[in-house]
Formats: sequence, C-alpha cells, structure tokens
Amino acid sequence: MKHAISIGEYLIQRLYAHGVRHVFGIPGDYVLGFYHLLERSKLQSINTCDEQGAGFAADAYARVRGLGAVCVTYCVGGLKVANTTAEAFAEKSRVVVISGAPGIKEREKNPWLHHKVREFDTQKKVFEQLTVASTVLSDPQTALQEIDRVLHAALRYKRPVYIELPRDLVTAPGIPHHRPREIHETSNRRVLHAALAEAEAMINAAKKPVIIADVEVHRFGLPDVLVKLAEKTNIPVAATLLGKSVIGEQHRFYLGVYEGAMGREEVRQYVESSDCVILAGAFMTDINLGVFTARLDPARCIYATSEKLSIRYHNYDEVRFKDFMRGLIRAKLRRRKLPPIPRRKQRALSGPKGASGRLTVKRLFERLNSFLREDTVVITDVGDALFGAADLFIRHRTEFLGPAYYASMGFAVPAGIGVQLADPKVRPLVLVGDGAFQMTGLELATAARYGLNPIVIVLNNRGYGTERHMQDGPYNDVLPWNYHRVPDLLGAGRGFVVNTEGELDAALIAAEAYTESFCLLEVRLDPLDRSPALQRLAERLAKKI
Ligand SMILES: Cc1ncc(C[n+]2csc(CCOP(=O)(O)OP(=O)(O)O)c2C)c(N)n1
Ligand SMILES: [Mg+2]
Repeated sequence: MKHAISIGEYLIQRLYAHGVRHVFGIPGDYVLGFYHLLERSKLQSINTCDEQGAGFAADAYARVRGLGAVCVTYCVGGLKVANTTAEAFAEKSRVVVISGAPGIKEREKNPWLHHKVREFDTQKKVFEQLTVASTVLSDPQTALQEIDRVLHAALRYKRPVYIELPRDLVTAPGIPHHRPREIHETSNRRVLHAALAEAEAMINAAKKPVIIADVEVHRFGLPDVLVKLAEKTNIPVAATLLGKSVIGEQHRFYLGVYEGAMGREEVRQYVESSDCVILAGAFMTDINLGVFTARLDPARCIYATSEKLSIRYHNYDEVRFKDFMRGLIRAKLRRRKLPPIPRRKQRALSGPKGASGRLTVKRLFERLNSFLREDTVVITDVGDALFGAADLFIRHRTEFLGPAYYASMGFAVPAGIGVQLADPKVRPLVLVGDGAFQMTGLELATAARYGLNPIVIVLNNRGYGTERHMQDGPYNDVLPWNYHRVPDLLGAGRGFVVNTEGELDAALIAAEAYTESFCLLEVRLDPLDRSPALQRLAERLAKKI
C-alpha cells in the first residue's frame, strides 16, 4: 500500500499546486522539522534578516503570483509578522502564515516552554483577528482537510490565513487516500441576471459614464475583461492609487489616477461630473479617495467588488465579482464615441539646463518617468515615495505596488525581493523614504544573497517628511545614515549619492547597466520639499473643498 503523506508534505504539495515556489522566513527550533521538509521539496526557502521582511516579501509575492507563504517560529517569529499579515488582510493579499509550535505531547508534560506568551493558543488567537481562516494542525485525522479548508479560504477571499504546525506532527501521516477539495463557487443566476439588467439600463442611459478600476480587478485576474469592456463601449477608465496600473496607462481610454482632490484636477472633474461611475473592484479607502476629498454620490454608482455588489441604492447578494464583470461584456451595452480624454502633458526630460541644479522631488519623479521600462515594476513605501508615484506613467498593468491603504512603513525594500522572486523577468524600482528605509532597508542583504538586482531610490529628506507638513518637531528627525555606503556594509551592490539632476541621470544610467546586484541611489532632498501630489492635496484642503 502507498505510504500516507505526512501533514508537512501535504502542506508543501498544496502550496506548490497553487503556484508557490518560494517560502520566506526565519527558522527556529519549533519549525526546524518543517524547514527540513522544505529543504527537500521543490519549494525554495528564502531567509530574510527579520521576520517582518519575510512578511512583506511574501505579501508582495502574493500580489504578483496569487499566493505567498511566510514560515516562522512560534511567537518570537510569529508575532513579528502580525503587522505584515494585518497589511495583507487590509489590502487583500493571499499570504499563508505558517508557524511552528510546541508539540502537542510536550505541552501536556511541561507548560513552561520557551517562546510561550500566555497560553499555548495565544498566537493563534492573535492571528484569528488578522486572517480570514486559521487552524492548528493538532489532529492527524483532520489535518489534511484543515489545510484544504484554510488554503481555500485564502484563495476565495483574497486574504491571509494562518496555519500552526505543532512540531511533533509535522511528519505524522495524514489520513490515507485524501483528495484535495476543489470548490467552485457560483453566483445565483437570477440575482446575477437582475443585477446585469439594472446595470445595463443605467449605463446605456448615462451621458457620461466612467469606470474606476481598482486592485481587485487585478487580484481576480480581470484586467483583460476590463480592457474589453472599455474597448467595446468606449467608456473611459480611471484607476485608483491602490489599483494604479491595473490597466496599461497607454490605452486610448485611460484617464489617469482618480484620488479626489489629491489627483489631477482634470481627472477629478471628469469622474465627479459623471452620471454613472462604475467602481470595479474598488476599495473605498481614505487614501484611495484622496483622504476623503472624493465626491462620489452612491445614487450615480455601480459598486462591484468581491464582497458587495450595489447599483444605486440596491444591493445584490450572491453575485461573484468575476461573473458580474464578465456579464457586463456580454450585456447589450451601447458603443459610444470616445469622449475627449484630458491628457497629461508630456513631461520634458531633464535637459542640461537643470543638470547642475539641486534635485527636487518633482524633478525626481519626472526623470523617473522616462526611466521606466517595460520590465520595470515600481514598488513604493509609505510617504512621499507613494504620493509622488501617483503621477508616474506606468506602461503596463500590475506594475505598481504600494501599501496605499494600510500604509505600513518598511514595505518596499522587502517587497522588491518578493516581486523579483515571483517574476524573475522584472527589475524592481523601489522608492523608499529614509525613515522607512531605516526600518527594513537592510533586507538588501537578502536581495544580495539570492542574486536579485532591485534599483532602490532612497528619498533622503532627513526624516519623516510627510509628517513635517502636518506637525513638526524633533520626533520627525532621523539620524542621517550614509545610505549610499550600504553596499560597503553588505559587500555587494553599488551605491550612488545624488544631489543634482545631472548626478541623478548619471546614476540611473549606471544602475541600468549594472545588473549583477542591487543599486542604491541616495537622493538628497530638502527636508521640506514635497511632490506635486502632496502639494495639491495640501492646497485643496486649505481651500476647504
Ligand atoms: C510602521 C509605521 N510607523 C509609523 C507610520 C507613520 N508615518 C507615516 S508617514 C511617516 C514618515 C515617513 O518617513 P519617510 O519614510 O522618510 O518618508 P517621507 O515622509 O520623508 O517621504 C510616518 C512615520 C507608518 N505609516 N508606519
Ligand atoms: Mg523621509
């Protein structure tokens, strides 16, 4: 008879089946047994410097590949990924948190085991709040089913899950002849039909409809559907900051990023004067909506997400987002003339005139705009790196990642690692403030170790610039590191100091040519300088619109 598969092996097998090839984390005695299995499997374990780095990397990996995994030890490791798991939950990213734990048998004998906080299930209780499903694999009879249940929840709800592996059960056999459960959820046909009929009538009657595409369009594999819908109807499409690059920005029907008063005025006007706003997979968050400066009347909206479908004030239950979006393509929507799209002015490249001038945030982003290539993925951290990037022109969809809702600093450098492992064809361009860099920037060691070559731009404005504009004080200062010398510390990569536009151009050219390892450009900025996007927001808020 064939050997029953062990619990640990089954977990690895299912992760692999769902496209996972790398597992990020740091081992510890409670999880060493599982690491041993990982080592012998087709999955590669990626050791980061800190668990938080592993968590952010797994999140970014999941955003690109559909599923990511982080593997840590009990409590000391697990609780360090609480924040990154929270971000994955809030921003809908499918991360599987795997934590080792004391064996079931040893718990009985000895309640004073190291790393324990309060009770043996304290960590599990914390993660119940941060995930969409969680389990402790404490019973070989149910363990394989539990793995199926929890992974299915991650896939279905696009949110993180938690799997705790007591160390004495990692190699225990699960029940024999178990078959993975494949579940296909369907929409309620009648409700779907009624929803599509109302949407069709509303869109056809509208004079100036517009689509706002957000991150779920990408997470549910619908960018092509969105493009088809726009092509078929000639309805213009705007993106949100979180969903920026869901759609290639070169499309003729692409309007730009809509973010209330924070965005470009033409885009704001277009969207807010529309009589039918189709919000596709949109998160109605504050940053996404320009810190609540957006003016969208629900009576003019079709709001479709994985969680909710509403048309005007009518709610439709049991309709899958995918089915609704696909249904719109089949609906009898009239084709209209493409309205004039307010185009962004083409930016001039930095010419010799400004070459010796002190670099500003505005010019930095303008120059980066022309540096972006087809294989660039822009990853931003919180701060002006994120706000400024709203104006970048992303050529292809899904090529922009930023924690625009939960907004935890420290995301970008580890995310660059996750992105490049998820898709080795791309070269990440990481934009990170000096404050955020001080949190997780040394994960560049991980990039160097695994042969990755992100280009990292550290926006060095000597502190928490974004906060200086709200309220300033010595708490917004950070010790100015010699960021450009990080390569000396790590024995890998290249560092550049950039003060002027000319130096920026030279450093970017050199970074493009140097592909062996990471490049770090330390861009020195005035502490009070800020991007046009932050500037716009401040000005419009001041006018109290
Ligand atoms: C983990 C975390 N701690 C604190 C904050 C609050 N916060 C938001 S922006 C910011 C300053 C960011 O500084 P920096 O990374 O240098 O970017 P800058 O604002 O200077 O562009 C801080 C501290 C946060 N968002 N995340
Ligand atoms: Mg800063």
